[in-house]
Amino acid sequence: MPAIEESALRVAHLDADAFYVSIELSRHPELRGKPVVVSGSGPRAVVTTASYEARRYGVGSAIPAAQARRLCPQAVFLPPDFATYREVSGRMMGIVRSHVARVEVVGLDEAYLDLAGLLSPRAAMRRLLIDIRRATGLTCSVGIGPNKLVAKVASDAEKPGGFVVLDREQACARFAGSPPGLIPGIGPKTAERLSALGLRTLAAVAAAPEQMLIERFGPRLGPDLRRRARFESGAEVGAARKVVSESRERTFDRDLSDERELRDALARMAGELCGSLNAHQRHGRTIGIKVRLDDFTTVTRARTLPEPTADAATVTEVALRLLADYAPQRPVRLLGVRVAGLISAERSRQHAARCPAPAATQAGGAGQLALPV
Ligand code: TTP
Ligand code: MG
Repeated sequence: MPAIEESALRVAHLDADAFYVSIELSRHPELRGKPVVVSGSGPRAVVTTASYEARRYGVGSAIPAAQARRLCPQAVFLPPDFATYREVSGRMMGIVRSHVARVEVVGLDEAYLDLAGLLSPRAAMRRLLIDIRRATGLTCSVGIGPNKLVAKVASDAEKPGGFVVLDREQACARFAGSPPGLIPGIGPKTAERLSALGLRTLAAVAAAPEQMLIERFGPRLGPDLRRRARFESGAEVGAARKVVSESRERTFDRDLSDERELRDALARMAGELCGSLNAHQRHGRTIGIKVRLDDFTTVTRARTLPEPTADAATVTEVALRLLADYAPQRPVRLLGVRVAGLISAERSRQHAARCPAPAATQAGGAGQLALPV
């Protein structure tokens, strides 16, 4: 493989290995090397993380905990401790920021790092990994490349403990035979539509005639799919794209049909969510709900207000109205509420001072958006 110019290595993607489990192993070192699963305990609990030892038995994130117990009865099951996970995440990202000026945090255990200008990006990343490990006990996988797309896919390629450096052409060659869904931004539905057209690998999508993709997927998505399949990405590492939304959701132990029970549950979650937003001094304009029915149909509804808010009464009222408008026609399995478009409370006050809300502004101004709840 020809050496890649260091200056071509502009972006790194960092992702902690088995994040929740690794944190648990730091405080239960006697469990190292064993199959360990972090999951809730209700009848409908799902696995949040499985150690790599448990993954060998087919236990992975999002499968029901009951199924995980069947697949791997000898696994140790631990309840999640989100407060600690958030605290460790904060420490990990603090270390990242002390090494690299521009960081885009995209999840509790995941971030893009802008490496442009570093003399020796590989060495800088190795040093960062050592620091993270020393301070938190976490190991991470890293992908380094010319853009975010290559970096992200590369960081996933050799987990755990991966350190994969690729230029764009190498990424195209290495993942040529992989399914299109490997690429962030190509979801299962799009992958299915591509497959129906006979486009089952990234190489096939990359080589597909642009006109055909435009006809099938439209003038925006069509060319975008082809660009992504070629690992072309112009997206910059966002300087301060931190938390853009916060949500609470709950899978009920039994499906709920009673409107009153649903409204109570939603109001409780909205109150909790606003408590957290207020504690973090964050306000948002877009309020959304998520409803999953007993047949797993999942819908989201959202409404954008004229002013950012973290007011529990306002958020609850909008969420309840969205629920009433949707009026679920089947028993409800899961319910969630989200406030998005978050900005600091201070900026929110500046916004209010600049453009006072007209008395009769309609709350549903932006109509209903599909939100990635
Ligand atoms: P991931 O980075 O996707 O998973 P991971 O860190 O457990 O494992 P790896 O990166 O080595 O593949 O997610 C980070 C954390 O987010 C994970 O530890 C638990 C949580 N999570 C869920 O709660 N539910 C999920 O479905 C997924 C995928 C993750
Ligand atoms: Mg991870």
